[in-house]
Amino acid sequence: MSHSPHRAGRARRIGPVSRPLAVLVLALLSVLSLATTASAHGSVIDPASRNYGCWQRWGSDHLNPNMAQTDPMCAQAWQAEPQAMWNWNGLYRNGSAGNFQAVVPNGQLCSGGHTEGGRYNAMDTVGAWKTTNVGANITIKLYDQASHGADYFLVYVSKPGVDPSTRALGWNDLQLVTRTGRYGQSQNYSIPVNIPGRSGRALIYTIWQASHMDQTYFICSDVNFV
Ligand SMILES: [Cu+2]
Repeated sequence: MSHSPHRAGRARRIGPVSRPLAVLVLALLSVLSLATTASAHGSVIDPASRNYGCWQRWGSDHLNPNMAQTDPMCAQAWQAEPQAMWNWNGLYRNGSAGNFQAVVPNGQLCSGGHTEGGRYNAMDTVGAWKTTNVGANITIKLYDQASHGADYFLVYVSKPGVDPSTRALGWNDLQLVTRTGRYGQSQNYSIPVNIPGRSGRALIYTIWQASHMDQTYFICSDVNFV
């Protein structure tokens, strides 16, 4: 008889024990689904960002020994961290609160201030990154796999006389070309910019403030004005 209350006592404990377990499982599942969602982001695909360009040109052939000769900046990037190319759409920072110059130091513009544990640091390497030929009227194309939308885009260009292939750039080397309004959720955004009177190599720096949260993308595109 004395076993019955004991068993009942144990039985009553199943509820309180299993409920936290269920909560834990649900929490893990939601973390997993968040992680899946968070892996889909975006980048500027034209004029190609540094890491998108290296993925586009070499993603199917990244062990090709010719890369060191024909595309040395991509070669050093692949050697430093292949994940920067496989995750070409993940160069972002969360929680910048709009203070981009505070969180992205001079010389680290192209890695978003060594974001993501340094995964993209090789994007800051100074050298002759492959360029995209552009004219004065450029349509910047950004692919947003996750359809985050945009609160705004900021587009900068390196000032005349600044050569991004010979030194790491700082904020003072950039001039703001445009600040856009909002863009609704889509996978493809076009940002028209006009940059007249330029020739030769330059860097276009695009900042994408996504709309789903305070998530900001810092994107270097090497161009050649023709
Ligand atoms: Cu994202």
